[in-house]
Amino acid sequence: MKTYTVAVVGATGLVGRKILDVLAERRFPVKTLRLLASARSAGKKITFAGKEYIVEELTSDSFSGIDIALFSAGATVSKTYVPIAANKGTLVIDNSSAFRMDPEVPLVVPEVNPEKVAAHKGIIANPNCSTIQMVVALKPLHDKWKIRRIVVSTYQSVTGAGKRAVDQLEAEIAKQPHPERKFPHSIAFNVLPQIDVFVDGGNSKEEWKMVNETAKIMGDSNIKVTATCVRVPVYGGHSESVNVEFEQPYTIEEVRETFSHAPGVCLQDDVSQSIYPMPTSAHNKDEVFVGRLRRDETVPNGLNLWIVSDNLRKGAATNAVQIAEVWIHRK
Ligand code: 3JN
Repeated sequence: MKTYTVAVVGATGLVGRKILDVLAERRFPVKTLRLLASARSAGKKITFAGKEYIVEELTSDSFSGIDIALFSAGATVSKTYVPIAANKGTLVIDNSSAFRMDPEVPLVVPEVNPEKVAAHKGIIANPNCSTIQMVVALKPLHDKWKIRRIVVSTYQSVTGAGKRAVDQLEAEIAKQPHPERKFPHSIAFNVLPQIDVFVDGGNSKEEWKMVNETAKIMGDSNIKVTATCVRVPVYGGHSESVNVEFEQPYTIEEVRETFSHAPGVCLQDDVSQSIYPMPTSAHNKDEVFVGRLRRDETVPNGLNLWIVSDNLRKGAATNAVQIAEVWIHRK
């Protein structure tokens, strides 16, 4: 089997470390591994598949001889270094928002639009975590009944905002001082209707990402999406309350049947036994969990559902590694 020289950029972050776990678990064909990060993290030691590696500082010269680079160091780092890597012939899978809406860059969720991998010109973008779990669940429904409109509210884990966010929550719960606050308010015992910064018209950037990325991945700009993104003091995964309006009539039994063989989806829906998806049970899993299926009787073809997935795995690391696997299998 052919093996590859793989770089993980942002290797010391929450997503970077999860990418290493996923590469090892899935026995990704790694010939040589390079761990790249900021000067601040250079010199740190990280174990991968039983071997210790030293983190190197990311520079313009880092990419010679690298076949695949998985970037997860934020949009600013990606804007500078992704084009440098791609110009050296490295396939870049970028987990930031830097290139997601670039028409030259495929935005890929392997269960939804794997064929787009073939169109890459050196860069493939990994969508936002909240978008990924929603489109994995909704694409098989869209294929059957055509979605007209989506109303989504998210309940997002603090892990999505990085280590400083997790540290803030833990310090607040323990009533300890925490000089490096990530959020503008307390997150312990609180709910913040703000993810990322606010942009046009009062929407947050996270809400804007969900709207635009969904249309691009589903390949249908007629689907209307409106989102409210909310941070909750939770680990383990992002949850989403989703209301969908279809063009065609459907039955709940048909939706259940569709989910029973939808790739990447796991149906957890038996309210008589209080069975439904939760972040505590989705944690460390790769599936997108779906439940609370019920008809929205206020419109002709309305459906309500609840979608949960581990945002660091399917929402980031696993999806990125799956993209690399699709690329390998198509070569
Ligand atoms: O907050 C979350 O739960 C997800 C955060 C994603 C995020 C955070 C900072 C910058 C992104 C992203 O993936 O869209 C970015 C970014 O790349 O712009």
